Amino acid sequence: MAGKPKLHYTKGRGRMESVRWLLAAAGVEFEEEFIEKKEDLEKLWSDGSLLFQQVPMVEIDGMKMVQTRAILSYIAGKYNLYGKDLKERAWIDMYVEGTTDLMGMIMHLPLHSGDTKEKHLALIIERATNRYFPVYEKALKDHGHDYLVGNKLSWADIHLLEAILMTEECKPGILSAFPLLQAFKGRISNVPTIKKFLQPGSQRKPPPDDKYIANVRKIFNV
Ligand code: GSN
Repeated sequence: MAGKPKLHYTKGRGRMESVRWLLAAAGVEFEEEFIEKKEDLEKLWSDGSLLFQQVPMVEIDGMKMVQTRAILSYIAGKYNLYGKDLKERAWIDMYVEGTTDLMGMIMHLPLHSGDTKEKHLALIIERATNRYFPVYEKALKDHGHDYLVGNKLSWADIHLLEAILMTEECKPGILSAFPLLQAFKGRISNVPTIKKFLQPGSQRKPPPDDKYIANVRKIFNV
């Protein structure tokens, strides 16, 4: 039997957090090897483990997978979270790309400072409220099921819940105008595997603090 997937990344959210979410939601146990300093990354470079000299990297099924989107699609497909046909897959991809764009904005927030940070935060709140959340609210209303696509949990639901929780960390109460998203949040948070991941002590990572960001800047030269 294949061993547990092994995740190589820093000990923080970044681009790996969605991989942790997806594996946890699928009920898959995984191991983590943390990159704590530049030399840890250089070791992965020098032993040829990183196709494009970048992480996230996930050892899974005999592959050393890189490129976050490829890793996530593989896991979603393998664990039946990627729709029942090409059209469902297309909808999942569209919803996931929307939440990826929103999460990307949030991920970059700690790299800003002062006035620019305030402006970036205001843009996140504006985009979440006027561009992204209305789409998911309407999707749930029109679709009439508990999930975004089909009548079954998919990668799109897991990714949206992650995005909702990240956005609420930026602005508590941001869901107040979105009743169906509030109910969705409660429902998906109660899926047993996800409920477990949301509890303290899981492999979910906290929001980045200044110390973490300073170390990430050193490791990746950003
Ligand atoms: O989505 C992906 O996995 C790739 N398209 C980008 C991965 C990436 O930018 N990785 C960074 C660190 S994590 N940042 O968000 C990285 O490995 N940078 C080191 C380098 O030399 O580029």
